[in-house]
Amino acid sequence: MSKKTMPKNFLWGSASAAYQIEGAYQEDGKGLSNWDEFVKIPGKTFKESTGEVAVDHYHRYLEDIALMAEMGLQTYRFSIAWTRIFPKGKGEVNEAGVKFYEAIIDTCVQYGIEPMITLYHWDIPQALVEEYGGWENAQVVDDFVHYATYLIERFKEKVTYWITLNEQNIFTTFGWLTAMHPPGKFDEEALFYKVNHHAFLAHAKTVCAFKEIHPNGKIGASFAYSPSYALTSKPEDAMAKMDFDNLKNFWWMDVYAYGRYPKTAYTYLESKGVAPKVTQEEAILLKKAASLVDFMGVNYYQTTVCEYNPLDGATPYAQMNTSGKKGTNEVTGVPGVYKNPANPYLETTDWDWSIDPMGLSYACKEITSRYALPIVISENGLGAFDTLTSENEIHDPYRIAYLEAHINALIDASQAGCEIWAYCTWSFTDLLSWLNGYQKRYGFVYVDRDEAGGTMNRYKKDSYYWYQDVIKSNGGSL
Ligand code: BGP
Repeated sequence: MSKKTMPKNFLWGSASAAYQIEGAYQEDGKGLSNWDEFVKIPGKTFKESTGEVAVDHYHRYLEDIALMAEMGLQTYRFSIAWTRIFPKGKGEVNEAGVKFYEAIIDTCVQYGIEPMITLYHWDIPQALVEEYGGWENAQVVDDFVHYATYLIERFKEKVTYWITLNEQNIFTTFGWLTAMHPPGKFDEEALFYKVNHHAFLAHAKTVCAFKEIHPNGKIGASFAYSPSYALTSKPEDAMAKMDFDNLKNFWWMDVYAYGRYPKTAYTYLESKGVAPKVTQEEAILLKKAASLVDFMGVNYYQTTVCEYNPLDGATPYAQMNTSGKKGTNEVTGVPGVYKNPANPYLETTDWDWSIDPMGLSYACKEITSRYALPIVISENGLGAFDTLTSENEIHDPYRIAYLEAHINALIDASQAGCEIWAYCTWSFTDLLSWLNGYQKRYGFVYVDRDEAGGTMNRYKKDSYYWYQDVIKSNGGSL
């Protein structure tokens, strides 16, 4: 038993997202989202899996939250489906949708679980996409702020922690560069930066409004942060790492924390004719929001390696492993700038994600030194194949080992001076993995369903009991 624990007010949690757990995609007045439409396109998801039923959390949230309470979970991060609140994105409120989330919040609060709301986890109302192109049009900013402020007003008495956008870097990359997420556009670089600019403005306006409505609340964005290492000490590789960081990490985190784009990355994108236009008014807004933001949300799964990439080298559009067959990921990169080969020192998951606990500590230290912001780890976890035994047990020592190593790294970061408020594992129950179907499991609670469906029965995995001890001892059991 280690003597090292997390600080007293630290929150041990788990996270989910509406589309990945709720199902009930057309119930109680919900409108359709971009994802409801996208999954219908053949070949876009693993075995054509969809979230139409997902793990039926919409009808089983009481059972799921009771399981969280029994485990001792201290915070539950979940997202709100915009389409349940405003089915067409704006206009009349759908009270049934609001009531659903109110019930989740109230149930959490009754059990002493701190609710943490994500306002946007990738599911924009399809009506807004059809009306004006969704994130591609600046009109989205005010519609998002309207949606967000409605919820902040409505739940400010009950909810302290709020996340504006989940992984803006991922949904825009997959949506406008690699065509793997909606709207399925390929290599639209200028549009990609424009869309991101709109998302930054939506985030910033929401943060400013939040501080007026809910001054005691805490707000930030959740960034998918993959810290980078240079492959060698060759200056070309070190430079590739620096350029990668400016283009792929600081491009987002600097805007959230400083309210401006990193200059060398901006200059490079300007020279390619794809940099976003920033008006003076927008620059002031971004700066103001950055001064008000309370924490940096971090979704941490893996680190990246950077190596110089020749002009005829790897592109961003290489094959990604969505099948769980190891070794099917291809190297990506930006010709003339960097490429991201595998790390020869690290093991990988079956989906070729590197396993790097120290990288989590690295991420926290980088954020602490660069931004001096508190940190919420809003996701971290292992996607793996699990087996349900004939006794309805799930032995998942690999998940325990992964989480144990990462939590130890988190404790190290905390002791090194990082102010870490919460740690949310991905995920509490098994759920739909956007592109990898139901076979890639992350939960402490097994859900009996696969691509074809199932009973939806819930079974506790070994890791469930293990995390229960971690929480009880505030990390001391490790
Ligand atoms: C993050 C997302 C989550 C979740 C997780 C695991 O990028 O915020 O929604 O899906 O990754 O990813 P995957 O499902 O691809 O394994």
